[in-house]
Amino acid sequence: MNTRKTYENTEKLLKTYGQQHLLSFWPELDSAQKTAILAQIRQLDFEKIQDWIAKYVINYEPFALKADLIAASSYAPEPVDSQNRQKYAEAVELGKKLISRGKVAAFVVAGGQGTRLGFDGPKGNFPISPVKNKTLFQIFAETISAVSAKYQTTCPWYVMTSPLNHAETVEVFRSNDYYGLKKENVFIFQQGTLPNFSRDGKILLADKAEIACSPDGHGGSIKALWQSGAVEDMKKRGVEFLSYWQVDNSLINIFDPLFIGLHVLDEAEMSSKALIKTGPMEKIGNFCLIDGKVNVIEYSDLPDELAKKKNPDGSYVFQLGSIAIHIISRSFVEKLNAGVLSLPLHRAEKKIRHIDKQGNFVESEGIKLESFVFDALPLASNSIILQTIRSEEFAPTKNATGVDSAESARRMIVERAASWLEAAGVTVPRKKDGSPDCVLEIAPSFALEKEDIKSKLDRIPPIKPKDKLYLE
Ligand code: UD2
Repeated sequence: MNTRKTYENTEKLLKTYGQQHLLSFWPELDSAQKTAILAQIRQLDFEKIQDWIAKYVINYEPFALKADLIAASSYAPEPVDSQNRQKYAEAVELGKKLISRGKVAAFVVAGGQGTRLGFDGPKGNFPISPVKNKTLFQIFAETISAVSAKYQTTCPWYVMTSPLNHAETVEVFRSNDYYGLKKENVFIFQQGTLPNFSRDGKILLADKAEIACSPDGHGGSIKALWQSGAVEDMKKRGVEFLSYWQVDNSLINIFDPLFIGLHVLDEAEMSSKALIKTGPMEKIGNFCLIDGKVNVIEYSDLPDELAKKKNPDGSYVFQLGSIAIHIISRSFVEKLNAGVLSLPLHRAEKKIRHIDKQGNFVESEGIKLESFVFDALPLASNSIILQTIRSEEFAPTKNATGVDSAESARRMIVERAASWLEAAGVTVPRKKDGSPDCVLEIAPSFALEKEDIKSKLDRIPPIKPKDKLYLE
């Protein structure tokens, strides 16, 4: 490469877009650094960037809600009438058939930083299980393995990382021998990044030869699935549906035949699980309909008066919360990538470490942009919502303590195990406040769902107060 020529062309390009400061340390750089910064700049799409700066960085207008926002409808966790019962039964059958034919793959998004948890390293490597201290990745891997065994099939696992944690994640999988899964059935790939901006619309430098970037949000998964070759891999294997979830949810039911079956019976392209929010202000997205299409409005974008609006029966109008569990058809990912991919961007004002004009490291408020996967929902030709039960499949680990913490997730893992055992007739000692007076952990190989317990009663010892019991 003729570096001088490339430099001149790049400088001209940057001038056109008012970003020439990106080369201001050029005279100080060695040749490798020069090549690196030029390559980074040439990768940027300045037409798009100019548009983003105008829309999201400088002339930013707060999120505008459409006036005709109405509540979205959903399938109840259990069938409500005989017609429904028949459809649910049909869906479960279909879902099971699709899983056993290898049509469904697992897909976890694990590219986030997990800053709130204060854990060093990929969040999936966070130890969470109450007896064995298994990590999130290990629980997911064992679930995938147990499902593969139950349905006598191979369920591939797609894992999305970001440049922030890719190498570490790959190392975690390698050093744990892929948790017993076959390496060729685990596809780990990286999402893209977007540049960070100062409030006045300048792209920030992380260092003299490095643009400040951050992961492009979980919405980046749609593009990354395509660009990484994951979609091609699915095609080769005959996988048609992705079961999508977030890395911090330790209770996830990855392969739910009912959810998969309803998605397919209703010819949906992207579907979601929902639960009734704990209250109007719970920090999860809100399902609603806009122009007849399912949308998720993030909690921070829903005005308080709408969040608190009630139905005549006293329930909240926007009571359905999004827990980031989706079925996504492969054909939908292909369709979105074939057209001009147009997930909107969301702006976040964050402290960003970068260098100033003098080349000193500083941390100041800047703008990060990201896209959200749920913004693909209104682009789907059809989209269903299945309500689920919180205690059965949603225990996020976001904070070090308190709400949505490791502590609350562990408590919920024990609670669910206790309720599964009691449903099969096992006596579980409980404290005065009703919580289990023991620590329980059920391995996915022992039971993937409540119904699996009944056939294993002979393997469950009597449980005494303060016992620590691991069932595998
Ligand atoms: C998300 C949802 C919220 C609710 C909640 C449930 C958004 C904006 N909000 O809240 O509505 O469903 O989850 O727990 O999504 N990730 C990536 N790449 C990125 C950014 C995030 O892979 O660039 C992953 C991350 O690793 C995690 C997930 O996406 O698995 C969600 O990220 P989060 O924990 O920051 O989302 P949160 O808590 O804001």
